[in-house]
Amino acid sequence: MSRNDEVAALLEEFADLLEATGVEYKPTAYRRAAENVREHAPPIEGLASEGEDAVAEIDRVGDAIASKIVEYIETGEIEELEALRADLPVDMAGLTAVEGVGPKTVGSLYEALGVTTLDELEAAAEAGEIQEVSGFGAKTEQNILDNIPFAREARKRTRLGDARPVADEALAYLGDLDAVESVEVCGSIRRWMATIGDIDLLVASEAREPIVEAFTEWPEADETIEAGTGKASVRASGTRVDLRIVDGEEFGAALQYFTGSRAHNVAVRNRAIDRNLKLNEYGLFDVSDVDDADTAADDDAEVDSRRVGERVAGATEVGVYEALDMAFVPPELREDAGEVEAAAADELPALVETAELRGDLHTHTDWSDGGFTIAEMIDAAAERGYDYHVVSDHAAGPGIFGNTGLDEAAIAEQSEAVADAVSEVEGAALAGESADADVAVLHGIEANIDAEGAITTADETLAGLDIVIASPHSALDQDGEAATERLIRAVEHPHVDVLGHPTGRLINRRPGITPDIEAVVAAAADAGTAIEVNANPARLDADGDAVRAAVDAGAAIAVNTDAHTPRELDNARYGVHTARRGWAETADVLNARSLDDLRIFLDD
Ligand code: DGT
Ligand code: CA
Ligand code: CA
Ligand code: ZN
Repeated sequence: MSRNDEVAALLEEFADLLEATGVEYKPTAYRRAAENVREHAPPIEGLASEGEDAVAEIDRVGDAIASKIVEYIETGEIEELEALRADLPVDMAGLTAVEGVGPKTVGSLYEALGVTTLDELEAAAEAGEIQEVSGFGAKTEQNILDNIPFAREARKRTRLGDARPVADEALAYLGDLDAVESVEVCGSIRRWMATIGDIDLLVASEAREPIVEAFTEWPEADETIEAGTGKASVRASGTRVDLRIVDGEEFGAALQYFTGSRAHNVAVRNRAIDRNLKLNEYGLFDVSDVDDADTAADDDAEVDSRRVGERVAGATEVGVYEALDMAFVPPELREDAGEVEAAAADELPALVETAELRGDLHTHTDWSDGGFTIAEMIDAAAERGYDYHVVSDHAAGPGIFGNTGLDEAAIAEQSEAVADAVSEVEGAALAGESADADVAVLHGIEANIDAEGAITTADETLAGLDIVIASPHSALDQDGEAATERLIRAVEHPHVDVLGHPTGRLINRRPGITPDIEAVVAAAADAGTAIEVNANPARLDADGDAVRAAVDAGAAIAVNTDAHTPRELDNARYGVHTARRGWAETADVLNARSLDDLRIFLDD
């Protein structure tokens, strides 16, 4: 974690605690500041050493917040934050994991009932104490009670977007050690599952102890869970990180084994058995000449029985698959869902890659709930080398908070602002002040699909836009049948180009709607509407299974970040890997197409 991220997290905690104590406006200021500190490229500790004024140069960081940041960098704590923590000793993350429970609720329930943990919250709700608190009722209490099991279950697994950066830091740290020959992630994180139980790492090296030692001394490790020979586990950012160290000649076999999934491994191992081969984490062995006596005679039979026979492969994963007469199976496909047969027939899909995306079709600005201007977001897209960029703020409508969303007049006004921003960015590029502005900007909207499937922005406004994304933001607890009808009606709407985050799920927070996905994607394919894979790691919606259904039905896929800040454009990789879990090829992905082809799709 960079110090910018660290400071941003502190400011966010500050905001939550302020909100919990009933302070108004200030929490929003702290959150905006946190967002900008996180986005700010120069290291915060450098600015802090120059003093408060330098820190206050960061957008939306005022003098008061700047002085707290300097205090933190200089002393390691912020006195006021420590006082807030002492006044409100609650498990904020645990409690706010319950849908419908925000910092304010946490503050009220602590004040009234002394609730500090999820267990205490549940006990208070079961005892009927919450409905007695002013501002709460029986319905709220029941809601809390209903949502606790989901929150508790959810907290056992880490979201991919939280775990992957930790894994990347571990990879970089281990990769820098002299004794390390190769290092890779394996397990569910290598398969890019939406949530992961733990992070698995594999190192090839002759030197076991020094690597275990260095791993337990990794600065990001908060605690050592266990340290053995050739194996160790630590906890970092709340997630368990397992490390295994193997010899170079066994690295590929171990990587294959520990990447899983278990079901994929069973299918691959059976293929080995059919060929008189034996596959395990030590290698692929030809056992056609081996009889039981060979193993029994060995002194160290327990380990070596696993290495019996002639080694056929094992140093590389590609070598293992090759020796089994099959193509290398990309980790995202290893779920025993037809990939073993496809690899054997050399019919694996040519999966889309992150570098092939040419633009983002769903982003926000400070016109709705984004934190940055239209020009800043265009600039960020240009910096990434994108060919096109879509500005798609929230339309006003059901599920969109207060006046965050744009009505028809504001959309018309924004069309002009987009044109102005394009000239502004072009001017800056000509003056050499910003990235190449060779990015086509399209003006769109994220419209709302109401509970019945109607789009709540006027048709003539939609007709004037380059692209319309329609998303469900309300009635996310309706039954599956109603959800199916709702989404089918939305994808069939003549002006809708993309179905945004189809279920509205928030990973580890709320399940979202449960439509009949096959029926929805079939309707989308017929109507020429793309299915979004929302790459925000809190969403990853559509998920891999839904993408696969969409690809099979012939619907286009749009991998969008839904970015509210420039840095969130980097979330694209989570969407791409989710699309890959759904077997999406480059040709299936709308925003991997050229601008001309994109326009043809949108005009149809
Ligand atoms: P997770 O961590 O729950 O998200 O899921 P994975 O898939 O990362 O599972 P994990 O961490 O328990 O083990 C990593 C991989 O190692 C797993 O996908 C397959 C392999 N593996 C581990 N233990 C066994 C086992 O007892 N049998 C088999 N066949 N494979 C195993
Ligand atoms: Ca794992
Ligand atoms: Ca593990
Ligand atoms: Zn949305």
